[in-house]
Amino acid sequence: MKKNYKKIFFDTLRIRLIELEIANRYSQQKMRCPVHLSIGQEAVPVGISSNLNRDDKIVTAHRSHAHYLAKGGNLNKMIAELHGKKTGCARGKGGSMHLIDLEAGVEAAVPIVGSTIPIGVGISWGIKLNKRKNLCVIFFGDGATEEGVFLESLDFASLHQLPVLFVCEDNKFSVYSHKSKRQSKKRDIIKIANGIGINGKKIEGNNVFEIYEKTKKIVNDVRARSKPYIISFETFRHLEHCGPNNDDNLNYREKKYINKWLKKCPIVIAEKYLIENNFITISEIENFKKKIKIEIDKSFLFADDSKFPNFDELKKDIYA
Ligand SMILES: Cc1ncc(C[n+]2csc(CCOP(=O)(O)OP(=O)(O)O)c2C)c(N)n1
Repeated sequence: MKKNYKKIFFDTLRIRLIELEIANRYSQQKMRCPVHLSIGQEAVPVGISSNLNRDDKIVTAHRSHAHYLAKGGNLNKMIAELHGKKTGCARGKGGSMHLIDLEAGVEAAVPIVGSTIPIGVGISWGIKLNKRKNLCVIFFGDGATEEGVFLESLDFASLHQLPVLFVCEDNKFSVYSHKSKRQSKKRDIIKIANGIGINGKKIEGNNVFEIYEKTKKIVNDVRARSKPYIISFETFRHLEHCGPNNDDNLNYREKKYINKWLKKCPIVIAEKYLIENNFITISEIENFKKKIKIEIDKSFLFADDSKFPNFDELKKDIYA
């Protein structure tokens, strides 16, 4: 086993438990912003971020918790933000879909679908112009690839050979609409990117260790050679598009399809791999869970104890 596999598993489990706790407490109505949970999709952000340095940058969209946490975003500030408190990472004005932690390289989360793709390209352009040795990773969903700005961003990144990694988390759905209802059957974003001069590949998105290994060289190449790259990961969100519930009763995804993907749950896969190879014991996993629970409870207490922003905060950071 690589020595950091336990840490990678810990980080994946931590994100899962944090989001389960958000789901658990959501009905208390203290978190008044919508939440788009990444439960089931944690392997991609953790696998990739395990290859990133602190000064590498990321941008993300509405489903942002896992990206923020995997990149090292501050948990207390995230939970406070979900509670609208002034100690939140966006001073309580943004909520779940506007997470930011500049110290950790989480540059922006914006829920206008596709909108952070050009922002990420701009960040990577800045990196290149300033001759810095880092990269920007842009996380987006399959729905975002239908926005025109996706193509424009690929083109610009290719033209200027920017250090940017485009990461599509293809969970096949945009809200309730399956890709087959939205896109031509022949559409393939890797081929589209190839046509614009950007290399890329598809990778299965649920095995965090595999993702970590398969993206290591890619990340290093993008950083060292300043070359854009695109990866599309097949994945599955366990819960509803927006909110803390399971919405299987709506029947927009077939039972067979759901069960197939639940078997590929990133936590189950990672845990099984570590246990079967005697890399971890059940009691170590229990200890991980205890440690994470303490951290989570503290973050919710931090949010509870924090104050709401003053009204004058409303007038700050606006143009008119
Ligand atoms: C420009 C724009 N159009 C529509 C929406 C409403 N909307 C919010 S999330 C979403 C689905 C996006 O799907 P995808 O990009 O695949 O991400 P996923 O939710 O699957 O993670 C839509 C249509 C929006 N926020 N912005």
